[in-house]
This record gives sequence, structure tokens and C-alpha cells, in this order.
Amino acid sequence: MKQPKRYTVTAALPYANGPLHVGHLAGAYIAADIYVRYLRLQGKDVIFVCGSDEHGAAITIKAKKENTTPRAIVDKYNAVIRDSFEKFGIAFDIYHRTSEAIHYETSQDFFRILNDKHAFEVKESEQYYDEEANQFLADRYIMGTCPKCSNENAYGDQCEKCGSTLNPTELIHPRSTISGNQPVLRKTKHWFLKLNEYQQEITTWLETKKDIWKSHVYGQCKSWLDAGLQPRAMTRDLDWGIPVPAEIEGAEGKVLYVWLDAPIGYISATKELFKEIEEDKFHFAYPKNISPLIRNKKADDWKAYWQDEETQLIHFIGKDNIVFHCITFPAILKATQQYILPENVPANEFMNLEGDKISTSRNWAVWLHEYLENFPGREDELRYALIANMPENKDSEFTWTDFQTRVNSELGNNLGNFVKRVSDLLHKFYDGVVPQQELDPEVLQMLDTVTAAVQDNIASFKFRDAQFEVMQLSSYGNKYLQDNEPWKLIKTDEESVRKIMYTAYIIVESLAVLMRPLLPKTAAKIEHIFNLVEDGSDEGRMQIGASEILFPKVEDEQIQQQLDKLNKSKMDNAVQQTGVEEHIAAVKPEITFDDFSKLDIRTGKILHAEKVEKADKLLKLLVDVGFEQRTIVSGIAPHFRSEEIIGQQVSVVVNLAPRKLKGIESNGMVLMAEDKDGKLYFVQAQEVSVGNIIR
Ligand code: B3M
Ligand code: ZN
Repeated sequence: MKQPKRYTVTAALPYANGPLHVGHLAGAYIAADIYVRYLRLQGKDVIFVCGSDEHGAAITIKAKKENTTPRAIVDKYNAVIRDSFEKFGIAFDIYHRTSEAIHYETSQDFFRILNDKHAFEVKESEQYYDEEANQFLADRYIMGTCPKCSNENAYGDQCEKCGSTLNPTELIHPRSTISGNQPVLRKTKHWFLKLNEYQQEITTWLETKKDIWKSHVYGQCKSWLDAGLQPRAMTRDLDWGIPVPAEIEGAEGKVLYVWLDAPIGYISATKELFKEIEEDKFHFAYPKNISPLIRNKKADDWKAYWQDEETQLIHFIGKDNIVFHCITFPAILKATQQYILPENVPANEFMNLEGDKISTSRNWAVWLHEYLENFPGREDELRYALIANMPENKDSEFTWTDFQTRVNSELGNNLGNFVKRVSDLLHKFYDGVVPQQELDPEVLQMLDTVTAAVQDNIASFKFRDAQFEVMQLSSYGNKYLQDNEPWKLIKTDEESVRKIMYTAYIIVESLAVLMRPLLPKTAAKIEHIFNLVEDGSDEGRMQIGASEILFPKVEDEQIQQQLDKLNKSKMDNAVQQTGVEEHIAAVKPEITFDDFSKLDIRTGKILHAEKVEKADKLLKLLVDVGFEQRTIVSGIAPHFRSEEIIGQQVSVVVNLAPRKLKGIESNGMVLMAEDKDGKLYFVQAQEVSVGNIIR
């Protein structure tokens, strides 16, 4: 394909209704950031735009929940989100907001153009209305019983219990979440985008992407197209949003559907970017990220990035946003007859957390602002783990133990170790002055191959593979030192050692360069230690700085703390769901299968029981465990009389170390269930003969 003149890269605009979590980073932002950094390093003309999505019911519902205004919500979370992105080094050219005036104008202009080009049909339909609150109800404001699974708390658009997509009118016993009343149906008018009229064009266009796009992205689009595109309402009856332009008849009280204005947000952010560049006043833009190729542009130059056929437009998103970016927004762009369509939409799938879907409402997430507090300065470690597990083509999973292993074994023992060994040896042998040598052509060849592989992988959105290649190079470096043993050779062959150390040094340099788009902070650290100048030229690199441990160990306690936090969420949810504050004991730390298989538990039968003298709580039991009869002292006297448990079947731990209680040797433990009031029960489903193994 012909090389594009420039690139416009967007990352999904996060709703400003809550903080960001690892799923966000792994879904869209790290991928976009790697890709953009790579393009910038290639000297490409590229802009990277993002911002907060500040409209829609997502915001108003959150405001209601926090008992405040939508304005206060978006101000609060926009700041939190912007801060997390900055700290994680997501290098946007601009992080804008859809509540800005320039975005209102841009969106309303779009609406006018679409209206003029007859892309809409105005249709009257019946929608639920809350007579007490005097307003139409967005889908999320209506709850009721799910017709499919009878969940009483299904939303107007979806039942979260069975996952069905719903229409508000399908709910049994609908109720307004604002007043709690039963809503009534009222007629209302809306502007519907005639998506059906774009069926053919979109199909033809998407066909050209069939072998280029990720198959799950193409597949999702295809199934929408196969189902047949339907007109889709692009307006809402809400008091939070961008008003339909006043001159359009019937506009009063209507706002743009958030999924109409949000993607236009990419365009208004671009306009703002070029305006700030021309005025040289930066409010939303980040001058330090803006490439020199763009620094002298004028406000009007935004157009080239959206309307010139020689621009490549790439949207980075999560899979829940695919249809809007691959069908609805392209149809809108097409309808204007001015805009280009995306070249690619390399959406990622979802990242789960510790075996469960990430969920804000259940607080099942690793929040970025909390990570930053708990692991200060260790942004690249998380970035590394998220890249290694990026859900590029299927859902993936983040676990804290995986994080720990990746940091300690992969980053620490492989990469960190290699880099430190090289700098330590250079200091030891040469006082930190790198000996300039010829490079072994074989090594040079290998470095070229790795470089090409990393670049190809990034260019084709295979970020996991790209990072893997880099780590392979680090392994190679370690092995190279191990095989050559310069620490021994130095006594006999100084000449060879100079070559070896120079080669090792060049490998470190290559690692730093290749890592720049993937782990930018680590790359910068290595470049700093080794005094590698930014442009990669040879000048000034002879004297290196002090060695550093790049990746200190992540300790077991740190991981346990995180797991405890998640466990607490689980408990809180269980309490919320049952509605009663039950006593639920915290789950103990995970054990391995080996730990478990050390236990020898068997079925037994109580043959005899008697009270232990001078001990209120203890009963002395004689238990048949199949291969022998055991004396076991058990603290169950407050719960059972001796006579009533004779003949009772029990489970017995038979390999527990003996213990003396009131002078009697107890040989094992009888297992029982204890309820929240401390009452004990024998657990027995079926009569089983004694001596059977339980596992
Ligand atoms: N705010 C949905 C989301 O955060 C939406 C994306 C808009 S991208 C234009 O997943
Ligand atoms: Zn349901």
C-alpha cells in the first residue's frame, strides 16, 4: 500500500463518570500509545487525540447517585482520568472534553449537515415518561423485571443477570429510577439516522477490510450487517447534552444522542489541537508530545487530518464500541461527503480480573489511581504485564500473581539483570568507559532481524509479540554473557573481553531503542544510565553512569494486600446482594494443589463418646477410620451430648500430628460445619462405609 502522508490516531473517549482501571489501559490506551510512539520514532506525521466523553445517561445517572450535578461529575472525573493518563505516560497530543464550546459547535454543524443531506428521518414513537419528574426516561432510567430471566432489577436496555439486550417496553412492571413510579407511554419525536440506506455502501467498504482487520472486529461488523441495518435515533429527550440546533423545527428539549456527539469529539479535539498550536497557548494539548512536523501548523490544518484521502485514520477502542466506530460513525462521515473513513479499527477484546469480569459497580477492578499510590514509580511494570496479557484477539486475564511473576522473573531476572550486569562489568573493567570495538557481524545481523520483527509486529498491532521479541533479545544478552564469561576471561584475554563488553553494550542500546514505544520510562532510564543520547548517535556515549536496579522485587505482602482488597469487594457485594449483613469469613490465601494433597481425610464413624473430666468443652471420641480405631479429643461438648453422636458418620483428618489435650493424646480431627452463630453440624449427605478417602 502507498505510504500515507499523515496519520490520525484516536483512542476511545472515556466517560467522565468514574476513574480508569486496568481494563481501560489494556483495551485501548496502551495499544494506541505504543502505535503512536512507534510512528513518531519513524518520523511520521501523526496526531494522537483523545478526551473525556461528558454526555449521556452514564453521566446523569452517576450525578444522581452521588447527589450532585452532571457538571460536577464530569469536572471531577475528567481531572482524575487526565491525571492517570499523564502519570502512565499515555502520550496524547491533546486530551480534550466534549463539554467544550468548540465541540458543541462542531457537533451541531454535523447535525445540520446531516439534516441538509437528508440523512435523517423524523419519526414519532412512544416512550416511557415519568409524570412526577416531568421527563422522558432514558433506557437506563427504567428498571423492571426481565422478561427472559425474571430478574427484578433489569435495565431498560439490558438485563445484567442474563445478558439479554432489551427494549424498555419489554420490561414487566417497569419503574422509573427517578421517582420509583410506574412510567407512562408518551409520544415523542426523534431524528433517526437512516442507517438502512447505508447498508450497501458500508458492506462494500467493509468487504475491503476483510483480510486486513482483526477477524473479531470484522466478524462483529459482519453480523450487524447480516442482520440488516435499522434506522437509529440520534436525539434524546434529556436535559444534559448538546442541544439540537435551535433553528431546526421541533428542536426544543432535544439533545444529541451521546453516541452521535462522542466520535465527533475526535474531530473537535483535533480542531482545538491545531488552534492551540497556532496560538502557541496550550490548555488541553501537550506541547512536549507534539511532533516537530506539526509544531508550525495553523488552526485550519486540522482539516487535512480528517478530510484528506492521504491521511490514515486509526481508531483504538474496546470491543464494546465496535459497531459505533465501524458502522454508525462511518455512515455519518460518509453522509457528510467530506470526511475520510477509518483505515483500521484494531479493537481489543476484554481483560478480566482474577477470574471475573471487571465491574465498576461491584468494585471489581484494579484502579489506576490506586495502583499509582500502591506502586509509585512502577508504571512500566504494569504496562509490561498488560502488554504481555493484552486481549488482542481474545479476552484475557489479569491476576496479581501473574503480575508478580512477570515483574520479578521476566523484568527483574531477565531484563533488569542483564542491564545491570553490563553496567557493573563496564565499571569494574573500564571505570565505566565503554571500549569501542568492531561488532561481530553475526550479532549485528541478529539485531537487524529483531529490530525488523519488533517493527513489523507493532505496525500490525501485535504488541504482545513485539514485547516478546524484545525480551528474547534480553535473554540472548544474558546468555551471551553467560557463554562468554568475561569475568573469567579478563585474566587471560583482555582483547576478547573488550569485544564482548562492547557487544553487550550494543545489545543494551538496542534494547533501549526497541523498548521506547513499549516501555518508554524504562527505555529512558536505560538511556540515562548508559548515557545514550536521544538521537541514538555515537557522541557522548563513552562514559556510562552508575548502575541501578531497574525492577525491585514485588513482595508477596504487596500482592496479598491487593488480593485482600479484591476479597473485600467480594464480601461487600455478597452483603449487598443478600441484603443482610451476614458474617462471612475472609477466604484464606490460595494454596497449591500440592498443599491440598498433603491432607489425608477419611470417612469414619464415632464408636464411643464421653466427657473429658474438668473440661467443659471437650468430648473424648473413639472413631473407626477403617484401618484402625482412633482416640480423638474434640471441642464439641457444648453442642452435643455423648449419647446422641454415637454411630454418627464423620470426616476425619487422619494425618494430623498428635496433640495432648487434658493429658489425653488426640489423633486426628473431626470435621464439622459451623454457622454464623457458632452452632456446629455434622455434614453428611449419604451413608458411606468407614475408611474411604475424601478428596
Ligand atoms: N465513552 C464508551 C466507553 O467509554 C464511550 C466511548 C466513546 S468513543 C467516541 O466505553
Ligand atoms: Zn434477564
